Amino acid sequence: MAHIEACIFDMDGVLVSTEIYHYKAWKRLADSIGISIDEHFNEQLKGVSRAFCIDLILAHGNVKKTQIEKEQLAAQKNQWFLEYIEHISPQDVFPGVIEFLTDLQANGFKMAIGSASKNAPLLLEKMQIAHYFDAIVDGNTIEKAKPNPEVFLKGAQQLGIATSACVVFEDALSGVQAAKSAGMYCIGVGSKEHLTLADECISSFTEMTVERIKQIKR
Ligand code: B16
Ligand code: MG
Repeated sequence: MAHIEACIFDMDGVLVSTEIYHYKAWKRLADSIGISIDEHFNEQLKGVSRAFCIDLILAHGNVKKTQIEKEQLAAQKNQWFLEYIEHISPQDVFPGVIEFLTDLQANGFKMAIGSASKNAPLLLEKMQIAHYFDAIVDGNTIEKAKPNPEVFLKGAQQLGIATSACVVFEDALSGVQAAKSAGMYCIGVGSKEHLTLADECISSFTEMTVERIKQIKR
């Protein structure tokens, strides 16, 4: 029976509440081209790449755009997103996260980031938490977006840990699917009704302990 040796963290919506700013920027972009989206639709946008989000929004509004127009839309969304996250600081890291990362490090667990975001390095720097992670896999280094398991497989590979000895923390359905396809144990950050494929769920890292990780048997 194997024990957990590493934790891989999604970033947006897991370590920091940036999902609200992704949604705000996507809604503003969709409105600007006459497409209406709501929070329910936004669930599909969580965890997936910027380019795929554009495709999903255009398909939702039954609107066709050329590749160049799509790239312009993606750039506009990112410009608005960057404005919204300008103020992000260490105070925005979710409650319990720093304590949990510190305890994991003290107990010899390896840690990685597995995020779809191209803005992950910038955000990790703003939150001043990059130093906790032994590997950072993000939208700049992956080819296939979640639910493809590439982001988590690369994380385990860079840590040098077997996939069966990794736990993934995820807030998006696509991310939970990616973790399970990678053969990893997945702790959903959110409700079990929504993250149905997760092995277990937490609503906040204030409930999470290293002891709980040590008790997971694979
Ligand atoms: P960017 P995660 C994802 O980050 C977000 O959940 C998703 O809403 C966003 O579209 C995606 O990153 C791409 O982000 O436009 O910054 O490259 O949850 O995988 O950390
Ligand atoms: Mg997320």
